[in-house]
Amino acid sequence: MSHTPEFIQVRTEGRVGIVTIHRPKQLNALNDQLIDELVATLQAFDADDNIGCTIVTGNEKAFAAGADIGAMASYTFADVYKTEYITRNWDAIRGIRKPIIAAVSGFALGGGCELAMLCDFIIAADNAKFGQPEIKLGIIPGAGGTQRLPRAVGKAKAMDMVLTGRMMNAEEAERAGLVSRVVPLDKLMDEALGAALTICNYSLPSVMAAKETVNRAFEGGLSDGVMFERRLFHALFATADQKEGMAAFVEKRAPNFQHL
Ligand code: DAK
Repeated sequence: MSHTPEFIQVRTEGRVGIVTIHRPKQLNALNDQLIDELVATLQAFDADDNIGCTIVTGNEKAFAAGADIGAMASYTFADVYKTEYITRNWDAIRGIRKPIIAAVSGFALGGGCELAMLCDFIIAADNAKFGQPEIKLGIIPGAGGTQRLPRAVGKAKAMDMVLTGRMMNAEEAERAGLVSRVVPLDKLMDEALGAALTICNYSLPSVMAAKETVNRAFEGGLSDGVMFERRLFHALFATADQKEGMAAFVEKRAPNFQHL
């Protein structure tokens, strides 16, 4: 990014990039500038050979309480349609090839829940609350919520949440498969960093292939997905890291991956 972002904070820890959404007074409500800053940072990390995985997080009270309702309130159809409001570069996040972990505490509502679901997996603090409350505002989820939520939690719970606007707590979210782990609030970043550092220590080509292949399962049909997996599985035998990983196992030592 050419200038200092206003609504996010960016740091690195080893090979992990960490993006913290930072609009605390508005419970991290999302606007176009914030999404622009987030996407530019994720793309910069994706292009950076020194980064292997990224964490997106918020603060204790909110990951993000949705799109900025005050800003949206007076928009017309023409305004949101012409500018691709909020979603104009949202899909760019799908194009990020290195893993992104959402570390969620507090509210992840509306666009905030959609952003968390756009990440590769969600680690939640025990105070996390997920919801798609757009129905209460006379709209529906607009950034993937009606599609990703049913894929994550099944139709019954997704319909319940989208139609009633109720929130799901961390325990229910883990039970339903929306989040991969729930930890005490004060352990959230340690847990997310631990997962990210583990991923960073693996061979980057295999990590990227794993992400791409699991996404095929999420987005496509079984036979295409199995074929895609087989092709990438075979392709990884062309990497130096496959030779190193298997040699290390045979020689009973830790592998030294070069990400090649
Ligand atoms: N936008 C703007 N400000 C927000 C906000 C939001 N989404 N959420 C909270 N705030 C602000 C509050 O107005 C309040 O500001 P002040 O009054 O202090 O100035 C401050 O944050 C603290 O909030 P509360 O006082 O309400 O805090 P509570 O703990 O009492 O309640 C709450 C927390 C999260 C339950 C409540 O704030 C709440 O219900 N917030 C709204 C949640 C919501 O409805 N989120 C969904 C927004 S709709 C699109 C794609 C996607 C979207 C839109 C378009 N396109 C493709 C076009 C996404 C839409 C949405 O996300």
